[in-house]
Amino acid sequence: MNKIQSVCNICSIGCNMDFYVEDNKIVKVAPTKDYIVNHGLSCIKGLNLDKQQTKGEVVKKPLLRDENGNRQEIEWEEAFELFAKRMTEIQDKYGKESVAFISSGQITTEEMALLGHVARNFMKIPGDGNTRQCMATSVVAHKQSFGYDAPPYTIKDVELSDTIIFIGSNPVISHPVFWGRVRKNKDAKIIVIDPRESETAKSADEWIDIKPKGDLTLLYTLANVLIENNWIDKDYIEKHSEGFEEFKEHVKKFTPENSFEKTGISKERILNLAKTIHEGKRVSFWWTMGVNQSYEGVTTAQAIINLAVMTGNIGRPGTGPNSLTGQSNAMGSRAFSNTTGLYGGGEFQDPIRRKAVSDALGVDESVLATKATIPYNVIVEKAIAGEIKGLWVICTNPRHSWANNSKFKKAIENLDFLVVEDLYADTDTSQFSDLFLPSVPAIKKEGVLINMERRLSKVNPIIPKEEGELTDYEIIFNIGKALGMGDLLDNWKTPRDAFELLKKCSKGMPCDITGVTYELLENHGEEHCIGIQWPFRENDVVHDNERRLYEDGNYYTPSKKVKFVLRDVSENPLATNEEFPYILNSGRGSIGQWHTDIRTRSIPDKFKKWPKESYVYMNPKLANKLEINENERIVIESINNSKAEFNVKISDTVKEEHLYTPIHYIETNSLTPSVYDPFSKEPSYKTVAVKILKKTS
Ligand SMILES: Nc1nc2c(c(=O)[nH]1)N[C@H]1C(S)=C(S)[C@@H](COP(=O)(O)OP(=O)(O)OC[C@H]3O[C@@H](n4cnc5c(=O)[nH]c(N)nc54)[C@H](O)[C@@H]3O)O[C@H]1N2
Ligand SMILES: Nc1nc2c(c(=O)[nH]1)N[C@H]1C(S)=C(S)[C@@H](COP(=O)(O)OP(=O)(O)OC[C@H]3O[C@@H](n4cnc5c(=O)[nH]c(N)nc54)[C@H](O)[C@@H]3O)O[C@H]1N2
Ligand code: SF4
Ligand SMILES: [Mo]
Repeated sequence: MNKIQSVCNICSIGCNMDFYVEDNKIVKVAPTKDYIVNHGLSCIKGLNLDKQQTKGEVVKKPLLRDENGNRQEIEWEEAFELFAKRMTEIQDKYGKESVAFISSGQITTEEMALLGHVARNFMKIPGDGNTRQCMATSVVAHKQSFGYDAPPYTIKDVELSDTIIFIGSNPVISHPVFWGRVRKNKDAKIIVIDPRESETAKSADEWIDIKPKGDLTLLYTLANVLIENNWIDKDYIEKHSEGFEEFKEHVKKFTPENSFEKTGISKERILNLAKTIHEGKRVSFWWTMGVNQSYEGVTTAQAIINLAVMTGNIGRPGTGPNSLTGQSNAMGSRAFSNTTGLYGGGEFQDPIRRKAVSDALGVDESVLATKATIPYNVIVEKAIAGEIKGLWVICTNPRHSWANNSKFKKAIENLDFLVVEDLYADTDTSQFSDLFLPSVPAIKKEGVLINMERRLSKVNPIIPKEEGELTDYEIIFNIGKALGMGDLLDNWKTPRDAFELLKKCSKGMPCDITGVTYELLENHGEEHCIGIQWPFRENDVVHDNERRLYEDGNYYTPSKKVKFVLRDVSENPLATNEEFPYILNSGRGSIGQWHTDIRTRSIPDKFKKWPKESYVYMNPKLANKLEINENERIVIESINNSKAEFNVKISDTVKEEHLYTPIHYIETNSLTPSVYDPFSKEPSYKTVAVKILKKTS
């Protein structure tokens, strides 16, 4: 029996798993014992990685829709030619930007980079990823505050903190192995800020039951209290930050007395929380989607950064304003997808970076894309308006996951040509494709993923592909060939080639990976088998492999100082009103369910303890008032003018005027409106004004 170590390509923790293989079949999957991230632990999703493609429509050959609307198998060569012909025809007729792509944080870095080369550099089309639904807010916050999208922490920090504060984050469900690391820290005080008593709030020392989107007011009030009491690190502020005086003035108006209306948190509790932060020697703040998915997400994330900086809780063990990522390769997509910035970072217009990147790729500067992509929401709007006619969707299921998802359906119905590249032909999105391109799961491919703490780890092929099967890398490469890229693909023949190019692009950037090699990431059982965090420059050696950034107090801004960014508190553009009096919140439902449940439907039924149908949590008082019983199917209508049905689960984890629904059912996003953060364009998924209707039939 052969044992092969590989990284789990589902969530952003990046656990390593040992796959035991006999006669080209996986006989056992077990978490790697000595891997630095998971130390022999994993969750049910990782343990079932071998089951992918055991449920759902799996095809070996591309499917093309004929005039009668039926999908027929075609040969790969025909599919590549057809892709090139149809997309080029559309571009010739309606302009270059009448075609777009939407991709993912769940393919390898090399695949993303190649896609960026084919689509952004050669086709000159806009293209965005599902990271817009997820991490865009953190990206913008980091860039504005730190000068680069560089999260400061290493996961070990959570073991070293004495005070751990989760804001809009539910790691018990969303990051179970990370939560295991939290639990290793027996001494820390754990505080959870969340409008509902999440699984993490239940396990914490204190649950701050904030009103939805009261976070910015709470954070500004805490800052004011800390400043007024002189509980701040003046020396750090002076040496390493800019904009503090303006920030100090700005937060003066946020007092514990007047913030109650917006936060629902009493004066005493706010003062106590400020005192806890002050008394902590190593305070870490961890935020996730309860912050990012908001009409004021960027500003809220920056208010967290400000709080950490002003109390000196950054760049030291056990501290940090730390954004937890979600998908296995969100960090790869942020630095290397060629969508919102050049490979390795930097604006598309920056002449110095253009030269460095074109030299690294061995191409003329004119080959590089000239501007950042239009964001996801604009791609969807342009498709609805008929300006985008061709769309290539890769490794994401937006008909289910995009905000206001019936609008996405409208967008794809309006297209001339929809191509979907996925493991399954029957996802909510694939089923609408004119051309479906089947790719193989990660157990049959190779490449690098970058986890939440900037750690590169390698996906290794566990079993061989069957005849006729292709990886995403090969599919994208062949599309490039069919489009006529010719020698522009010479340096991109294999994932390893792509990785070497990206290394060169990263040289001298904060995410410098010039010292990383496939061999270092593969050398299992040896010194370097533990993944490598960026930056890792040529000739760097791994001495401490749990590294944080900003230990020297230098940031990536021109002044090398971290910026206090501040803005006014804003109102939800679609707030509750008399007609839509309740707030519908949404997020993860269970450890075993992943997003649109396509990847997790193949988990064996005996482990599936979660409901099959869409459901909402409703407070017993509200259920009583509306005379609704447990398991009754109700209709929820949103301010977005759409309705969907849910089973009711009565639970006092939600407040009387709130509801909570998991995202793993397509009904949820039929209710979410097209409201975005103004800076990151991330959908404000979490606070939807709704009304409740009894089902009449
Ligand atoms: N099992 C499982 N794990 C996953 C995923 C999955 O689908 N399934 N998805 C992965 C991905 S891509 C991501 S991005 C992460 C997401 O990880 P998390 O962000 O932890 O997950 P969510 O459940 O979306 O949201 C977290 C919490 O935000 C709270 N919240 C809502 N509104 C507010 C608010 O206004 N203020 C505050 N403070 N909190 C609020 C919600 O009540 C919820 O408990 O999970 C990753 N892990
Ligand atoms: N209301 C609400 N909506 C949300 C959220 C929320 O909190 N509330 N969270 C948002 C967040 S944070 C995220 S990240 C998104 C996620 O939303 P999606 O990205 O749409 O969800 P997934 O189910 O992960 O879709 C991944 C798809 O990729 C396919 N796939 C898996 N592996 C491969 C591969 O190797 N190659 C290819 N080509 N395909 C593959 C799977 O079969 C699946 O169809 O949802 C967002 N939607
Ligand atoms: S916690 Fe995340 S990385 Fe680890 S096994 Fe589960 S899904 Fe995979
Ligand atoms: Mo996400």
